Amino acid sequence: MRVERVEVRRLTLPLRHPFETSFARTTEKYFLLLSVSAEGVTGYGEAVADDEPYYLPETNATVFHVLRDFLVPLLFTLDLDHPRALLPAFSRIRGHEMAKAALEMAVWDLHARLMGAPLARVLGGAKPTIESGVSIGLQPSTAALLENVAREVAAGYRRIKIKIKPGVDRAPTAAVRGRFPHVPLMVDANSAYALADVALFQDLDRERLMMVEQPLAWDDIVDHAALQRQIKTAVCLDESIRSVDDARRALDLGSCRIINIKPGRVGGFAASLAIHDLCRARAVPVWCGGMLESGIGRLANVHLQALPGFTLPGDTAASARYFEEDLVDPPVTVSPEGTITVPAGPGLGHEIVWARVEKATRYKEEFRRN
Ligand code: OSB
Ligand code: MG
Repeated sequence: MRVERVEVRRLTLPLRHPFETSFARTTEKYFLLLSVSAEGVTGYGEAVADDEPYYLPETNATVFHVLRDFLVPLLFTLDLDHPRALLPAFSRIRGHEMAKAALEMAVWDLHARLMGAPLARVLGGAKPTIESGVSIGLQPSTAALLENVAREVAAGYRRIKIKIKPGVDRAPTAAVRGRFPHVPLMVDANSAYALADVALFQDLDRERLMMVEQPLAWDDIVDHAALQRQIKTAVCLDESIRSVDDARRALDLGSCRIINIKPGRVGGFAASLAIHDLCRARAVPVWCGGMLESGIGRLANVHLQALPGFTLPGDTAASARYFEEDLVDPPVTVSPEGTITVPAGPGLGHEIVWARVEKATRYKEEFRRN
């Protein structure tokens, strides 16, 4: 396969509700959408970077730069037997996993469409449905948090995640646990704490959490290992895992007992499959995180979760929780039992609504093979 054309668009999509974490409050989603074409067919990929480097170092501007100046010119030199060949071909470019992922995932979608197969099948997944969890941002009050949790539990979500930050941790977690004694519950700190806060996490051991996600620094696996030794609750790493080697080192060190795989964070689908296989071989559960993606990135996450190692509910929630009008039709929906159907059509499997993409596009650039 020789990719002939790449288009990069910068989109703005308003969020229905602001989403607040320990690092930012997001009211509008700013992201890059990639189209890659070969043999008259086009595949799509969404980058998970934000405008600011608050979650991880990459931004929409660095993703655009690395695509335009390095990844796309490199792609135009390749004749690919399979999208698996891209991750090793990109290895000379250090870091920039979000940029690599957006392009790599678009090529996987293109490959699946050329095969006439759903992306899940091409990735090796066979589950017809996946289990959906929900991530609830920091709320203005504990009352508002409880109201949100109640709504999502009633909607059927199989697991509730709440965001915490210093000073907003013990009390909201205890309140949710008190009101919902049996709900599968976890917290995500997005790197807001230090090892000196170990007493907080020992206190949270009382709340019967499924896990605590990324409590310590984004680039650390040593302090996480020290923390994991001192608490009962499983540590799950998100920001700290950006490759299969990161995952192996973290597991060898005992830095976590669960891994959050976001294909857009780890360099794409091939890296996600490698992390999935490594964890499966070591009986470490994995689940798929989210980055408030539009339906395009969301469906990519849905397909990945058809793999057997995704034994815990992911952060892939319904389109309607995020956007008035998603970019795909039908939108992603969650059943009253908290499941999402893996699409059966070719590639991502839902139509892209081009009128909405055009309306959301602020800028675009096109690149062609010479
Ligand atoms: O840490 O998982 C995270 C959203 C933006 C950036 C980082 C994270 C999140 C979420 C929301 O938790 C996941 C989602 O609903 O897409
Ligand atoms: Mg997280």
